[in-house]
Amino acid sequence: MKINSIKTRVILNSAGAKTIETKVTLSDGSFGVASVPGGISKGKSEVTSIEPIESAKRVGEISEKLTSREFDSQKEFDSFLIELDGTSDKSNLGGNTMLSLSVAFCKACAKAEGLETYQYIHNIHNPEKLLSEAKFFMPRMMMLILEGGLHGSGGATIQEFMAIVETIDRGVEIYKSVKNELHKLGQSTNVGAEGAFSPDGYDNEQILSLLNGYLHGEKIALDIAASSFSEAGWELPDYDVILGNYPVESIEDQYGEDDWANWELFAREKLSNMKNKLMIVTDDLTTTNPAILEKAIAREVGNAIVVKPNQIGTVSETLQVIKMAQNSTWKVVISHRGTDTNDDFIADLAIGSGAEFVKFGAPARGERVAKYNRLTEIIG
Ligand code: 2PG
Ligand code: MG
Repeated sequence: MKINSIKTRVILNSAGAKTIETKVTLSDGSFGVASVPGGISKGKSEVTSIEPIESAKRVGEISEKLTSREFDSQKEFDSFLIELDGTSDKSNLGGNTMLSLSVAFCKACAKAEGLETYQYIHNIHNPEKLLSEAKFFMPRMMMLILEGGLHGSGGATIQEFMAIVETIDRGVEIYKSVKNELHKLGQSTNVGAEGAFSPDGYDNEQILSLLNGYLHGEKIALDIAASSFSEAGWELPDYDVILGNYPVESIEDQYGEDDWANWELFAREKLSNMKNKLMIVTDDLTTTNPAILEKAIAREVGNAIVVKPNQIGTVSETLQVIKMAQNSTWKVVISHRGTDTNDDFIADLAIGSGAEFVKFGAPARGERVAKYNRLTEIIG
């Protein structure tokens, strides 16, 4: 593939802050456009993002290097970016700059081959399996219904209260029921960063019982986002109480990112007690980083990983992490970010790579809905 032109511009994200959008056009005219999300509760080991305006400048500076040669694969393109950057935290070009280039290139190449992005991703991820024989499925959705912590405005300290649903319609039903209930109670139904409700004065347990009241056998997924607790001066929830009283299938970041010892203890205890039924999901702990995931698998601190392309900065490294998880029987949860854009690439990533779960926020706010709508566009 030969790149004809690259253009990066500054745009707004869902929080009214600035981010970047990059358009990569290949010599045959095929093009891809990608924009980059951002975290509110970020892991310390995420790659470094640089200021959007700097990002646009960097792209200008390296654009000749990118347009003056051929790239035979996504891997080759991403490796070239990594080499140009030359740092371990991608602070030179910026992880955000690199991701926008990498995803835009991926989308452009898919078009050049007459494929949908998820099909192109399948071909990179599972080259041994013919596309014509591939089976694509709808991931189970961890749909956000209520939010707290740094994402919310009410009293709950847990960041995300999600219902695990098989269909978008069912998630919407739960979301609307909770909304009606809050409305009846005279509570605000304004939404938080990711489109979910954040009722005033409700603590974690009150929110859990509100949500639980509207489930018909569905299970709950929680993102504790414990790394943000110490700075905020909050105490960690009592997990025995929560897991004992509510149908929690999945718990994410239940300890801080430096607290490996507690992660190990928790996993050892819960995975043997609950006969492997609990999903223990790493996010801030692993930050979509292959080296950290390797350590997490070896130390058996969980059995599932949140995958966020902007935590690592290229499509190839993101796929490498997904493959490592899949080879080790860890489950994969493809995730949006606290501040996001209307880019729906992660829906293609989830389906193309065969991820079991997605976490795209509430079925409200355009930047969240764009991803759900892309799932149904692909799967129907
Ligand atoms: C998370 C994400 C997405 P943030 O913690 O899983 O919900 O939040 O982007 O703020 O890290
Ligand atoms: Mg998280």
